[in-house]
Amino acid sequence: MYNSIAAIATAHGVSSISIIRVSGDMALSIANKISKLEKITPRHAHLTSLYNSNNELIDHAIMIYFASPHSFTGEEIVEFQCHGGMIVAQEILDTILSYGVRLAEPGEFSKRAFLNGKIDLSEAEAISKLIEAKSVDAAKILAKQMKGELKLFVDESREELLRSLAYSEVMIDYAEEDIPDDIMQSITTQLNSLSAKMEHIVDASHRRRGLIEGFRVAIIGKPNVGKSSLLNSLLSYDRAIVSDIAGTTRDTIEEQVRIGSHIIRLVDTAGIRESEDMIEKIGIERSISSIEDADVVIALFDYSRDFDDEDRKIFSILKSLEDKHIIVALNKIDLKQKLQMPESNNFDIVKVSAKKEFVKLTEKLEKLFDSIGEGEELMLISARQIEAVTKAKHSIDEAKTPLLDGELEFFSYHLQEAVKYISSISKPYDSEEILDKMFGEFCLGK
Ligand SMILES: Nc1nc2c(ncn2[C@@H]2O[C@H](COP(=O)(O)OP(=O)(O)OP(=O)(O)O)[C@@H](O)[C@H]2O)c(=O)[nH]1
Ligand SMILES: [Mg+2]
Repeated sequence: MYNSIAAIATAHGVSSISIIRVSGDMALSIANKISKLEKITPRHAHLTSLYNSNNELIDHAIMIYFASPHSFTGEEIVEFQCHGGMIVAQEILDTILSYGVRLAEPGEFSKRAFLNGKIDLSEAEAISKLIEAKSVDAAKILAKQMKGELKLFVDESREELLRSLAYSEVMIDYAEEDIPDDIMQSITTQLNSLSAKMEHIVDASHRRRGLIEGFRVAIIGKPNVGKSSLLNSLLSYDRAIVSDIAGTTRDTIEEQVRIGSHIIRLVDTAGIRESEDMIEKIGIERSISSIEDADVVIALFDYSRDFDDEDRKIFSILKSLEDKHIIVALNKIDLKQKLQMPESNNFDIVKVSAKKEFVKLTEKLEKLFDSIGEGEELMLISARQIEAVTKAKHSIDEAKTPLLDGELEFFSYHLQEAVKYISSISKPYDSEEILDKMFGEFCLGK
């Protein structure tokens, strides 16, 4: 049995309502003391006065009791929905703490829900990410995962692996005889298909990572093409210094902006060119690493100037990029055209004026993010989940050779490893450390 814990679950600041949560054995007796109600019905919204330990009125508020085990944590829970602002909520919390309850750690309610078997780890992770979701699509994916979609995949994969393991255990007992071809064939087919499925899920999760974390969009180009002007226009305020001196931006600048239903991270970079200046050189190195970190690259070219060697350099960088969405934007179309882009390109090109007219670019971005969000595929939402599936797939692939060579002990060993890795998505094998790290990243009161 754990100590009783409490926390304010809503955000700090002015609001119409704040929620305070208490979980643990003391929850109900504290509800009795604070409300002075003797009979508290589970799952009933009691409208009641709340008092501090000096018997002074704090608020007139809603109080709901969830009896164990039918609560989020599985323990006794009482929630107070009081008037907003921090004073009332803090006074209720202080009163609760004065009765011997401990302040909860971040994520401790979810950790208890996990430890009490109310949710598995993939569901807990989905809750934590949902709170910080950066797009409507992400929220949909996370809601499905909260309802156990990933857990189902883990359970089914484990079942399949255990079935293959069972076959091999039987065959080990009949070691003298050759393994029947049809059984071999069926195990191999099953493992191949599971391995392919896992690979697909990992690839799709990488590709769609930005849905959860916010897509990173880097604006690149040679100096003076209007990168900072574009950043400012997309942000609707003058965040970056703009001037007609080439090399104005020295360091990368990152800001969040909303495009359609997505909150993205927009990065303005130093213009890329050959430079002897120490500081500018470091800035340019940072531009290059921003390209590597980005999901989407917007490459700007100056419509009013000739295509030169510096543009050619940008062009060759673009051609070397794999796995990135590239949008080529020709900027300054309010001026007379001089630019001729090289014939040999099949980039997605859009013409804009960072200063005056860039709607086509935002529409293109919105469409791109929407299209990445589409699809019903299962998605892994954390580095931990991706690592677990990658390792499970690797172990399955490792198991194939010993199976073909009739080395069934090795085959079993690798499959057991695969089972261990895939199961770790729901339940880690080296628990305490992982749990503390994971739930520590949660919001307070969750
Ligand atoms: N006419 C016109 N001028 C523009 C447009 N966009 C930017 N400029 C001008 O181009 C110059 C360079 O703009 P910046 O936004 O500083 O260019 P940058 O690419 O960030 O340059 P560096 O930081 O030096 O790499 C400024 O004088 C801007 O006012 C545009 O759409 N039309
Ligand atoms: Mg700039």
